[in-house]
Amino acid sequence: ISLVPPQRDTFADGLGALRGRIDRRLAHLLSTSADESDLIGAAMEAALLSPGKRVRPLIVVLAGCQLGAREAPLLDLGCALEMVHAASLVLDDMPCMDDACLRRGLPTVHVRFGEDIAVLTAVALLGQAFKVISSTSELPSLLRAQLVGVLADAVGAQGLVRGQYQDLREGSRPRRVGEITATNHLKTGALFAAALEMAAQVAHAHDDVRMTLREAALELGQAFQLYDDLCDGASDAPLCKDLGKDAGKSTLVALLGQEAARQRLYGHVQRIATLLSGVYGPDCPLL
Ligand code: GRG
Repeated sequence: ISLVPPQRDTFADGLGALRGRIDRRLAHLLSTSADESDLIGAAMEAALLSPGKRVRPLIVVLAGCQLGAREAPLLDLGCALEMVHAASLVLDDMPCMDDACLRRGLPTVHVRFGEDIAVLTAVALLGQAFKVISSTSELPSLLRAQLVGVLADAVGAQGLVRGQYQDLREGSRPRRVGEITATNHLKTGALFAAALEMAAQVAHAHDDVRMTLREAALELGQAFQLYDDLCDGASDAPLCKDLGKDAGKSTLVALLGQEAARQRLYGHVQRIATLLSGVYGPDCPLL
């Protein structure tokens, strides 16, 4: 007996099919830039096509299509974000950062290919992400230029890079709640915010919709990081990765305890649902 209502089954099936389209598009977009017979191409493939959840591209496509945009350009923008995400994971796993030897259940890129190849792989993936956006032929060139700017802001010194810097510098000492959430906001929220901003821009959404989606993205970033940290404390959970230096890090879970962290996560999920129902209506299949 399934407790999931029938329409949820249909939505889950649709999600699985969309994930398949994302995976095929990622493989295609990678094949246009890399030769898998050389080391860099093989390392890019290992970083990008290993079995991730594809959350960021799913968000771009689902949010944009629900706002009335076409899937094809959204798919490419989502793939560009996934390339940046993959690049950030390659760098994050390196010995100078979190020093992890497993990612997605497989040896990390520097373990398999060496640190030199890992750095080059991340740079190549980052470059390919911008190339994909600038070549999204269905979008007008001004919009493409704006989307390149959205991605650059999300990655740069006020985005992912700053979040990672703060995490590395402050993560090993006791932190206040506000410090941890500020870091999570950049480290995890920045790409979610870029995903929803891209969806809104492609759909020509009104400013109030864009602002609400931005708020939802930042809530999602906090929720996602909390979930990730909760999973790190439960070894058989599906999101768990090799802990590396993460093991001693001051996270909200370490600071507040599992139960309070779970309550906080629930609060974020409630606020996301409220914000999204304001944009898409209460019957939206995303809710
Ligand atoms: C220049 C691209 C670039 C980055 C430099 C290294 C760095 C700055 C940032 C790393 C930030 C980082 C590792 C954030 C973690 C975010 C997070 C929650 C990752 C897990 O995401 P999932 O669960 O992973 O979506 P999968 O494997 O499913 O894709």
